[in-house]
Amino acid sequence: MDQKVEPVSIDNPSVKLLLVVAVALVDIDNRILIAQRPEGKNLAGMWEFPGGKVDTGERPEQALIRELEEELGIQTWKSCLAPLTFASHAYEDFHLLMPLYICRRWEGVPQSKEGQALKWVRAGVLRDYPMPPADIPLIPPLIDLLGV
Ligand code: 9L3
Ligand code: MG
Repeated sequence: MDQKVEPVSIDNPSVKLLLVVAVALVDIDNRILIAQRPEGKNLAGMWEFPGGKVDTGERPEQALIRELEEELGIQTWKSCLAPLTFASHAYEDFHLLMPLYICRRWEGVPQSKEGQALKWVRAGVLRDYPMPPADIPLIPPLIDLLGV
């Protein structure tokens, strides 16, 4: 017999899930763009893969396209975003889920739009930069993909 399967909501009263999207922008030399969180934001001074929170009603890829425009002034498209892995990190009062996309095609030149320092680095040196705890487990899959 046909049974209709309803999607299950991930709202869970015991654990608040925060959905954040992040991206490894990869240039022609296989370098990755990292951004230093500016003063005044939480985790200020830490180097991260660019991205941010998915707003209510947004799809993850839409949110990332918006964040790239807002933070770096570049344009990209859903077809240029390939999911690689994701971060899953428990903070005291919420749980962060953060898909990491690879993007090799965009329009414009990434610029600091929010006062953040920017750096292009090889995957093999990412460990030299202090990163938020959620970002650190994303380094090995990037090294596997791009080499050191
Ligand atoms: N965060 C961690 N690593 C990242 C990004 C983009 C974000 N690569 C964390 C920092 C904040 C939260 O996710 O606690 C929301 O990010 P934002 O909207 O402040 O950039
Ligand atoms: Mg952000």
